[in-house]
Amino acid sequence: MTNPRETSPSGNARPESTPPETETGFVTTRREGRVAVITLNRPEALNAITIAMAAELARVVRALEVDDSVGCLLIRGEGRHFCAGADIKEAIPVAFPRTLTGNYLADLGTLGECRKPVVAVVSGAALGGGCELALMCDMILADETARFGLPEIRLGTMPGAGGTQRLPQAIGKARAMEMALTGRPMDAAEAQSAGLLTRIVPAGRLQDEAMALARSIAEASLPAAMAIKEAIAVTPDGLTQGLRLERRLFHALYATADRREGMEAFSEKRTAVFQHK
Ligand code: DAK
Repeated sequence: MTNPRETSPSGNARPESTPPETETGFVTTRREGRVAVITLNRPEALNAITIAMAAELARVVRALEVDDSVGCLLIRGEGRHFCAGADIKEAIPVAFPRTLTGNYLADLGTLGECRKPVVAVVSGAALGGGCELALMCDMILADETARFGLPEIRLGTMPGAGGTQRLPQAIGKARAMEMALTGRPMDAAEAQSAGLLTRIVPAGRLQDEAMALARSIAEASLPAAMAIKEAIAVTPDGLTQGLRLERRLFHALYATADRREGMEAFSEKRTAVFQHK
């Protein structure tokens, strides 16, 4: 699960071996019987997701989905945090036209399309795209340190990987609106009472309990498990349209000065000053 890495001139760590061009080494997998464990492995940046990492995650998920020896996926973050969202520093220079031509960050949605059961194991921050990744999963197990939030508004932007669609489904419109419009995160207890979590597990036991849960699912009949997931996860007709609209609105915000100011302010560790344009 370890990846020898070096630091590039841009400050992003890269694998020092010679993996395929597009492989970052920031998404690792390991197998335990029929359970596949996916680890977001960039703890120095709280597992923030770069464009290349999103592509790698998508590739991994697609490969596991068609692997008959895998019955359940488990996704976790290396270190103290699940994932602090998309990499804000990488996003600063991204221009609006490129968001459209490159369908910017669309790969992050692949986990939400996986037809096999997926369990999220959350410690620490699950913010922005990290919260959205957890929302794409079928179950979320969290420890007491977990916090879930959609802070994009503070960056002058908005959720783009399903947060505006799946969070209201999970916890209701009123609470989701407050979270997305203020950026205020929920702690584990609030997330549990809001119905976001399968359960809270003491930190020292989280990985083992998640593995036990994933193993019990993976050992069941795969066709039955996939059929059950499909039936329970059936969503109102609007989800596909909603996800598309959200993504395009998210891309459109890359044309605003406020989005750039918000992201620059984060990277410069100061408060953003928005001009509302
Ligand atoms: N991006 C880049 N670097 C990050 C980062 C992020 N999201 N989060 C943390 N880091 C870096 C910090 O800059 C810091 O780096 P150095 O200063 O050491 O170089 C290092 O990780 C440690 O972070 P902190 O020093 O900030 O640690 P703290 O414990 O003080 O604070 C925190 C933890 C989680 C509260 C804080 O790091 C934080 O607020 N992070 C940003 C959270 C956030 O705003 N996330 C939303 C990002 S926007 C889409 C798909 C996805 C998305 C959009 C569209 N499509 C499908 C279209 C997603 C968008 C987002 O997620």
